[in-house]
Amino acid sequence: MDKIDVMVVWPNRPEQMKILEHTYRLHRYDQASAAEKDVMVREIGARIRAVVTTHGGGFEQSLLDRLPNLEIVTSASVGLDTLCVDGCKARGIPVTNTPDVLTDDVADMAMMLLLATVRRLLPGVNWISSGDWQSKGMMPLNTAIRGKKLGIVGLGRIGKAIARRAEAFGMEVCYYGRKPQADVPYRYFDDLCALAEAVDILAPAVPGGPETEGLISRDVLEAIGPQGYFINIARGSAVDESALVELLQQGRLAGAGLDVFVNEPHVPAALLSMSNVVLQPHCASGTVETRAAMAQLVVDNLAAHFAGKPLLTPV
Ligand code: 8YV
Repeated sequence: MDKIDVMVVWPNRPEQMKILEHTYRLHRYDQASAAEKDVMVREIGARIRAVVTTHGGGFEQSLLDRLPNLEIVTSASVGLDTLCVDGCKARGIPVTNTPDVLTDDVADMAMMLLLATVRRLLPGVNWISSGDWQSKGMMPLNTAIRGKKLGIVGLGRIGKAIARRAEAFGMEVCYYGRKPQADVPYRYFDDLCALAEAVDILAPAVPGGPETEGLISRDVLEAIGPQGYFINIARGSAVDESALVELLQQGRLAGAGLDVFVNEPHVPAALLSMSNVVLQPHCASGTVETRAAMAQLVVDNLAAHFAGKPLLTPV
């Protein structure tokens, strides 16, 4: 039987790519130059029945418009902010993502950034490597995690996983969201600035996209205060990044732990030289185990679709 034509906008993990190569006729849009992309779409766009991508690769409306027989879009990401989901829905094209399988890794990253930032992991490493320990003695004291208040913005799967971890470290958890959740033991705030003022550490766990763009505004960041910290494993777009940099430079925030940025992979240069900032290259879900599980969900969703079975993780 003739193989189904699938466009790879962003590749999967090697093992899952082998499965896809064996099962479908793959068209490697990701490996084509701009000119080659245009030729590919012109020549075989009408044959494409499925798209494979992820957050990094995205899937734009302009490409969707050139795939008249597209049936499904599968993304190895929980975030949908780089996918034209509305455009797909308008054409009745299901989109699948990869929730749950990455929740623990992302929550672990949040706690790693929180611990490393508040307990000043990198300055400690530098205290040794610079010879300060030998020449200056004990490193200046930092502050305990236990008893600190963590404010989570968006108490979804990832937010709740962060909360569970924070409780295990003896932290008090508060949260902000569209509405209070009856089944959680944490204090709810319906005002983001009020939450920021009330906590020691603020951490968004919200999706990216227009609804959350700039949600963590300058006012919110200022409300955290000069003894407070900001941890971001959500999206760079969710925070006023310029204000964050300025407040850190002015000492009006004690520190920040960041895995995501507005213009990835470009990180504001000022952040690179700050000793009270811990940076990671958007790798919260970046473990072998989790990326394999995300990739397998892409494979399994495609298989379900073409077998006429229910999708595993439709958005
Ligand atoms: C990316 C993420 O998928 O899942 C998301 O929404 O942001 C990440 O897990 C990963 O960085 C690959 O682009």
